[in-house]
Amino acid sequence: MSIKNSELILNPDGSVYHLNLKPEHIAHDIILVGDQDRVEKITKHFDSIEFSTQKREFKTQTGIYKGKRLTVISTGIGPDNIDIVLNELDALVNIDLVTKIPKETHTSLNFVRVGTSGSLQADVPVDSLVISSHGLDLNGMLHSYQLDSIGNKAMEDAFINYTNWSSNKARPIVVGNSQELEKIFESNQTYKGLTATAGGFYGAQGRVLRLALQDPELNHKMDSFAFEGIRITNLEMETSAIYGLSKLLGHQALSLNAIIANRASGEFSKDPKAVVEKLITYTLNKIA
Ligand code: R1P
Repeated sequence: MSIKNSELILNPDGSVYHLNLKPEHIAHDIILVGDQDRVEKITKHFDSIEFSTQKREFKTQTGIYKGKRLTVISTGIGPDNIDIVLNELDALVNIDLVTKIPKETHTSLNFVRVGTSGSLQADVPVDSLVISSHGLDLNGMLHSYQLDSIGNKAMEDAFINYTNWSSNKARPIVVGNSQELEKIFESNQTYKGLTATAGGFYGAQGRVLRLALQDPELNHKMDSFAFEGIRITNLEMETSAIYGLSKLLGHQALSLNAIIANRASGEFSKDPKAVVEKLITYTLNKIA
């Protein structure tokens, strides 16, 4: 059945509503970054760029890097934007945009996040690189969808009990990465663990400026939580949403983060640009 115009909104030129993209504009291998200024920090390494566009915080460039066609897209900040970006990218490959009917043959995309994040562990230092074995969803965006096929109930229940998680907040969801992509990107230069994904930067990540927190001990409970040897390494705002929607929509996803702050020691990187550049170079070498 055809999807209504109010549900799958297209621009007058036929591109998807927020991303301003048509199917021919994207590669099957897609790098997701938060900051729109990070897009060109990646594509400056490309041999050629065939397409560029930007609407709001969503900047896209597609080109060739060492013979491989890649797309780089900025998602802006937060899981709400990931809902837009992943649904619209999926629509580009899995829905016929003329008839607005889902295609019979499914196309799977590869998503690699090149992000920045704060470490929760004293021994995962600033300027290091972290691969997310799982996203630990603390923001609840994914609860709008039927989640029966994803999640890890045992780990979620252990986390809820350990932290005495407030029933006023959304139930945490644990979603695994793409093992296929992890094999390609993991090395002795990367740390690995659970990445907690918050729906805000201050209170939602335990930062106090002028407002008291619902649970001032939450970050400490998170840094001391472990389940079957897996710890929470870091905290940011996109990974669980990318992992959850990728699993639900049938895509492969891996999240890599440059650690620019250490919440355990209170340190901030002296040169955050350098560690982001290190992660970009690392990702491009592995992708090619
Ligand atoms: C907060 O400053 C932003 O930085 C981190 C967080 O996840 C959030 O998006 O990632 P990016 O640098 O990839 O945006």
